[in-house]
Amino acid sequence: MKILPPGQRRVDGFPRFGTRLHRPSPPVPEDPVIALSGAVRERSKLRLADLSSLPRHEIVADFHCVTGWTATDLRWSGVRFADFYRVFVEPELEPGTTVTHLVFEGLDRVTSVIELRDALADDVVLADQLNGQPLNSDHGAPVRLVSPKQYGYMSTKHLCLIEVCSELPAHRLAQRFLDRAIEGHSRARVWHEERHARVAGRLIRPFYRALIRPTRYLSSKGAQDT
Ligand SMILES: Nc1nc2c(c(=O)[nH]1)N[C@H]1C(S)=C(S)[C@@H](COP(=O)(O)O)O[C@H]1N2
Ligand SMILES: [Mo]
Repeated sequence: MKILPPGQRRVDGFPRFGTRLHRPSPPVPEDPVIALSGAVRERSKLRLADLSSLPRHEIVADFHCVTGWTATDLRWSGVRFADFYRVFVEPELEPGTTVTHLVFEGLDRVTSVIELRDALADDVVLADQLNGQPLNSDHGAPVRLVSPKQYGYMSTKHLCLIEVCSELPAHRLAQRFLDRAIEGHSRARVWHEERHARVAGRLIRPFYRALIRPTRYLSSKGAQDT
């Protein structure tokens, strides 16, 4: 039997999960784009259709939510994020910029902040297909980030904007008290159990686990495709 990372338990299937769940997922624009902002020469928009110039890449990976569920053996396909970054982001950087972090934002305005070294890992993909089917709206249509070595909150669904940062983007981190209480870890590596910014992963497990049932209930209310 497969050994899962510490504190994770297998779930059947792949639940729709996240933080804007009682609402349906955002509609997919007719000609979807990924906007680039931050330390770039000028703000620009990349059409998703332009990603087809990159080599296709497929990974099979488990998906680990910080609350403790793991969906196993998901087959994602799309393009490697590192390829995307070299071809579409690096040429747009302001000269002399050292990039440290990237902010990923979804059409539902949910964001994640990822260190560049984690985003460029070999298994990080911009996925537009899951298990051989076009990504549905529950799982992040039209395109999502998938970073399998990090907790799910890093894998932004409905990706529509990438902000390039040369320092920690403090303005993008959790501000409200409630959000700070469940503030994610800056690296969020599942095998290191980096669940939370300040509380040890092992200690916070039961608190997070208690969120699974209510979140899944809410999530089924906003679900469209499952
Ligand atoms: N845009 C967006 N991305 C998101 C979320 C979200 O609410 N909105 N939730 C995150 C969390 S906490 C998890 S566990 C996964 C869930 O992905 P799934 O709904 O495909 O299972 O998406 C992540 N990415
Ligand atoms: Mo999650």
